[in-house]
Amino acid sequence: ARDTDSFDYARYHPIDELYSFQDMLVKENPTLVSKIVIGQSYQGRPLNVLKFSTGGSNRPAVWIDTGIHSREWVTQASGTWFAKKIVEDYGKEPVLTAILNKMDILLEIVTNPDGYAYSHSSNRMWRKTRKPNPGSSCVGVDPNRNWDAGFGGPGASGSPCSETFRGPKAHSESEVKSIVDFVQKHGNIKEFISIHAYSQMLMYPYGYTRTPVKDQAELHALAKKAVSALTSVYGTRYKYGSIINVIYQASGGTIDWTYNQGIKYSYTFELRDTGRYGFILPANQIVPTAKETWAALLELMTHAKNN
Ligand code: ING
Ligand code: ZN
Repeated sequence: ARDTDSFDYARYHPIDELYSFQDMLVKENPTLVSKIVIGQSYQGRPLNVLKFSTGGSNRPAVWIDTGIHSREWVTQASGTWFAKKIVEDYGKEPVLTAILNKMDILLEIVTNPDGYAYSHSSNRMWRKTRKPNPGSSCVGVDPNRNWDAGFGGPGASGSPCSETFRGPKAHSESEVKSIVDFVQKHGNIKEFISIHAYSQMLMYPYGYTRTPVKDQAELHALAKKAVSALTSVYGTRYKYGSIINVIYQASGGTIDWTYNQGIKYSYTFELRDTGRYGFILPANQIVPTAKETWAALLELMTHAKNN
C-alpha cells in the first residue's frame, strides 16, 4: 500500500508490510502518532510501539499489545485496524476523543516479530519466540509464560519442546524484557490490555493462583460492561472472569505481572472464534472482529480515564 488509506485491512499482511504501515501512519499523522522502538527481537527486528498522544508529558497511558503469540494473526490485523481507527476518530468521535484528551495510547502491534515472520515463511502454527534453546533442538520460549509472576509454577512447562515452555528464567526473552523495562521506566501506565486469539473471552488476573485479586469486583463488573458492548455490535458471545476460572491455570503470564506492578486495569482478550477456524480465522472476519473488539476497548479505556 502507498498509504494507510489504501492499506487492505481485510487481509493478513507479512511483517514488512506491518512495519511500513506503522511508518506511514506516523508520517501521515505527525502530531498525533510517534514510534518508539523499545528494543529488538532475538533476531534483531525492531520492537515498535505506536504512541498516540495529544500533548502533556508522560500522561497516564493505556497499553495495548497484539501478536505476542505469532500465529494469532487476527490480533496483529486487529491492532493495525485499531491504529487507523484512532487517527480517523480523534477529534470526531467523542468517546475516543475524550480518552485521548486525557491519556496516551501505547500500541505494540507485532509483539513477537520473529515468530510472526516465521509463521509466514515456514510454519503457520508457530506460537513462541525464535530463540534457540541450548542443549535442545527445539526452538523458542512461550512469551506468555516468561513473566515474573508465579514464574515456574503450575500452568507452564520446563521443557524446551513444549508450546508453553517458560524459558530459562523470568524475562529471558528480549520481547518480554523490553516491555518490562518500558513499563517500569514509563511509570504511569494505568491500563494494560494484552490481546490473544482464539476463544472469545475477556479475562483479568490471576492465572497463576486461585487467590482472587483485591480489585476482583471492579474488574469483573467492568469486564461485563465491556463484553456487553462487544456483543452489541454483531452478537458475538464472550465469556469473562479471571484467567484461572475462565480458561485454565497459567503461570508467568503478562497481565499477572502487570497487575502485580500496580496496573489495576490489567486485561487479556481471546478474540474470535471458538474453534471452527481457530488460529486460521478467515480474513473476511478481521474487520468485524476488530470492530466489535474496539467497542469493548472503548469501555475499558473510558473506565480507566474516569478512575
Ligand atoms: N491463550 C492464552 C495462553 O497463553 C492465557 C491464555 C491468556 C493465559 C492470558 C494466561 C494469560 O495459553 C492463548 N490463545 O494463547
Ligand atoms: Zn495467545
